Amino acid sequence: MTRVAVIGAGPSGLAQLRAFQSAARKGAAIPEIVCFEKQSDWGGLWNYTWRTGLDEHGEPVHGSMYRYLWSNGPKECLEFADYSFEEHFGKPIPSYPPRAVLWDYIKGRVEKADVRKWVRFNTPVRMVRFDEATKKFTVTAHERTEDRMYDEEFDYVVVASGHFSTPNVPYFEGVKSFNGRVLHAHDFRDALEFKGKDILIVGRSYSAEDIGSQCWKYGAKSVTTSYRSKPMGFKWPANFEERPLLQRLENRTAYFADGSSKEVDALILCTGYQHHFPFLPDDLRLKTANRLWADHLYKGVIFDGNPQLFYIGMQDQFYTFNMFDVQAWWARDVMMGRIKLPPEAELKANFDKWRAREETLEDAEQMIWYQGDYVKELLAETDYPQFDIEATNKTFMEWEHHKMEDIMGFRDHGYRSLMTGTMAPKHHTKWVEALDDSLETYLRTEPAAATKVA
Ligand code: FAD
Ligand code: NA7
Repeated sequence: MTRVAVIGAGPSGLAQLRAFQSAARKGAAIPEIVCFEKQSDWGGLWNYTWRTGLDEHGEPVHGSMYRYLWSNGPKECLEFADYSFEEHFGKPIPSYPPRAVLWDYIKGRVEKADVRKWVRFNTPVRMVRFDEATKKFTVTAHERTEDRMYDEEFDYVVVASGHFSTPNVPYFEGVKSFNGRVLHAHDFRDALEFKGKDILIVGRSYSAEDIGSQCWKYGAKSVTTSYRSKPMGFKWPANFEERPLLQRLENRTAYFADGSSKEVDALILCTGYQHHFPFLPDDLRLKTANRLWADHLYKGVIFDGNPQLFYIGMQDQFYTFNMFDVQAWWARDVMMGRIKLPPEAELKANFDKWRAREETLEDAEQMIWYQGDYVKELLAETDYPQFDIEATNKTFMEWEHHKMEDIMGFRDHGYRSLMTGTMAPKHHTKWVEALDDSLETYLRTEPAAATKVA
């Protein structure tokens, strides 16, 4: 029997499990699926951990998510086309759910699909090798509960291990003797740690924007962000400012490229992540920067060095859950022989076309249309439920517009579901005032009585 190994049970890996299960439910004979997950539960980054550094088994902690994280884009743009928020929660909910709510939603679909039996938890994959003669992969896995390593053979491997977990940590002069706390976004857990403090953030992307906003919301005395290329350009509150790149630190003073300086208590490096696959040998390992058109992936999914090896969710992301779904459905159809891969020259021409267009993209709007068009291309080739990509793009545009209008208030807006047509209700509490991010409080229709987090 054909065997498929899926590495990781985050949104991308779970998309792959659901893709196969959905084919089976429609009567198709599917391969045997084994999903290896190093954590003790599924949901990937959405499965919050308080741990930093190493986990209980001495493995690098995967989680980069933090307390009080609310979706940074509208939920309408990531909604599964085969499992709506309304189906899961039994009612319409507001547009920017906190982490626990999204985790619950992710889990609901795969619990309904009954695929937990395919997942081997507490089992990091240590190595994958490909035998050219037999055309089989050998996967070496480490079951941590019993501390047992074993090998198994597979016909296909799907890498869905995420790429926002291994930090990119640049060096800044003087950091060794800086007298405050230094951490990367990967290890950030609780904004309350920075209450009353002057914090410095390096970076200008999503982590910088959101960790800065959170620290501000939870009472940081001031937030200074420092950019390498260009400022984020939002209308920040009075004690929140953007400065050019950090040059050096001396005791507690940070010096910037424009000659200015500032005393700070903590340095949070929001400097991105590396695509890191220590379990893959040279001939199978994806090497790419975080970009919309990743290197080495035909159709954004198949590894150019081996057509039996797939990568899901490796792009930089505007689209998330439903893009992973479309990729997983497409990969499934290749593995099941429903999609016949064109000759390599054609795949390469397709790659070059997307890469050339990627290189012309100038702003977020163009990037959203680009990723939307990519999702559309794959969607047309599978039986994933069709959904309106143009309308999704337009919702992203509204989101961008709302952010430019009010960076601390954009999460108070609601959007129409592209899957059910229902308009999201307003949340009972403004985001800046909503300190309690629990699922119970979020799902209440009434404002909570004064909530305390500290
Ligand atoms: P992950 O969620 O990272 O899951 C990968 C899984 O693979 C993990 O469970 C991990 O334990 C497992 N794994 C890794 N290595 C191995 C191994 N060797 N063996 C076995 N298992 C392994 N997206 C949004 O849509 N909205 C948001 O608001 C949002 N906020 C974010 C905030 C932060 C701080 C970060 C870092 C990302 C955010 N994202 C957000 C993007 C996020 O990438 C996706 O939502 C999604 O989690 C990606 O899913 P994934 O399955 O590809 O990766
Ligand atoms: P991103 O989106 O990859 O952004 C990384 C940021 O780090 C970006 O602003 C980079 O600057 C900056 N960076 C990287 N290296 C340096 C150095 N050496 N000096 C200064 N600045 C640097 O990562 P994020 O963590 O923000 O977001 C990842 C995911 O988490 C995302 O999907 C969100 O949903 C949450 P640049 O812009 O290139 O000038």
